[in-house]
Amino acid sequence: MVEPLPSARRQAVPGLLPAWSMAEGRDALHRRFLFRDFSEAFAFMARVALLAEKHDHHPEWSNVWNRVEITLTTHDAGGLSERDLAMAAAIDALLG
Ligand code: HBI
Repeated sequence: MVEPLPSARRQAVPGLLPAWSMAEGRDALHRRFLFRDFSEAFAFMARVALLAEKHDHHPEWSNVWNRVEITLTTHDAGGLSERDLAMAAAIDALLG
């Protein structure tokens, strides 16, 4: 079992991860990424997949051509946990 995110950390999320928003109707982070084309989107997804394995934390995601949508939540916590914040920050770092 993973601990759910405490409320003080929850309030810090917009400042720490300004590019992410709360997923509609869920205790989850969401971000939409746009790339030049499918190759760039898929290359990004390959890098995120390796990160996910490294963190043992896996995104819910979808891809349509140059668009990737990622939702992060912790199934073992039934909502947001520190793992989602770490994963979101690591994904942001990939983009420089
Ligand atoms: N990914 N998003 C997410 N949430 C989890 O709870 C999770 C995961 N990847 C692997 C994982 N948990 C493992 O710790 C096991 O529960 C399979």
